[in-house]
Amino acid sequence: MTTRLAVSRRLRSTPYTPRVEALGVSDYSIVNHTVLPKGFGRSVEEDYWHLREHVQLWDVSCQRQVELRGPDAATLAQLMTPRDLRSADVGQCLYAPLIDQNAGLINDPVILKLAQDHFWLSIADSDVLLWAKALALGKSFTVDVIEPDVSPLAVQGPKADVLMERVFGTEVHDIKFFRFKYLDFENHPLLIARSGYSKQGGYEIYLNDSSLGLALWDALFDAGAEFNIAPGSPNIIERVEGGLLSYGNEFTLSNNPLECGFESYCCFDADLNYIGKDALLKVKSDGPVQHIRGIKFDGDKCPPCASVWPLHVSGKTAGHISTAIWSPRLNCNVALGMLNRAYWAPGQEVVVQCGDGTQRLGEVTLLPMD
Ligand code: THG
Repeated sequence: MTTRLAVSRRLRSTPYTPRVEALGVSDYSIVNHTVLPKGFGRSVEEDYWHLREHVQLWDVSCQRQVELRGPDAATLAQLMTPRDLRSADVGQCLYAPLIDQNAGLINDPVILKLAQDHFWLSIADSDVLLWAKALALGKSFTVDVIEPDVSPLAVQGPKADVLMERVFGTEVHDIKFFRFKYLDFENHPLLIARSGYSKQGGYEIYLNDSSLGLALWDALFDAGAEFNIAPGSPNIIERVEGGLLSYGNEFTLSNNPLECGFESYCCFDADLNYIGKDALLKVKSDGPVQHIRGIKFDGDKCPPCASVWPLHVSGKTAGHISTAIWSPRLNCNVALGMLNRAYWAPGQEVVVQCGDGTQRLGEVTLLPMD
């Protein structure tokens, strides 16, 4: 039996959906109430090698933008994150944890500073729009909080540079990592950042006019023919090896940033104020009780990890795995998971209670794995 996803207004399509479907999308996920193409009939391993060698076009419109605009936009943005935004430049992207009053993670967006009074929070899978609107209302801030018509398209892989040059000109090379510039497409300025949910390099184009979606897709796809372009999506093998975390999978509202490796994105300066600071300070002084790590484990190719798999050491609970897959490059299963403090040292041996009922021998690793 093949299960099909019934797309409706509530499960939103994107400006690129007609092309994604014409190219034979076989699997969708849903993120931010929006379809995320996950497969095009090829294996995850084929997609992985292709991403590492060529260039892929990803419909990541589900990375919705929460726009904060107005006199209090900067104050609201700072209230939402422990990351110090005070020295951020216009034109900068900042990966930033968002937390609640208990230091629980609300989301982990890329924040784009468009102007002193204008920010986009490019969010992972949770309803940040409502949180931001409620904070603005409760604090009587003068700020507009909306979800604009913005649909990011990611161009990822080692040939992304040469492809982007063909479509946007040599100016793309001036864009530094986690910075953005506006470059013209059909006389329309598009925000283009050097970023993306892979470690293979590339760009994200924040299309801000849905009516240009098909023309943008076609321009990139046609110019990409000579670079062996393919439609793609965030690749599980690549992101596990690279240590790119996924909200809702590796961590949730019940985790704090210090458990997730976000220490470097948390500022504790006395003159910086944000929601959850006291709770986060307490975690810092007590020390986190668990931490996200990589895990490599043996045996045959593991099945998909649809719910967490327990980890044990000498019969005791040591943590759990949240995402796991076979790596054809490292020639073992690779995973992301949460390890209790006593067991999080790299090299620690663990027993993985795999979803297929087998027990596998594993080893804790630092991230990224390479
Ligand atoms: N791009 C954009 N928005 C996003 C994502 C994205 N929103 C949802 C989700 N992805 C958020 N999660 C991440 C996770 C990791 C990174 C970006 C977004 C990332 N990390 C770099 C790394 O780990 O190497 C470095 C970040 C830094 O040091 O500043 O890129 O992918 N638009």
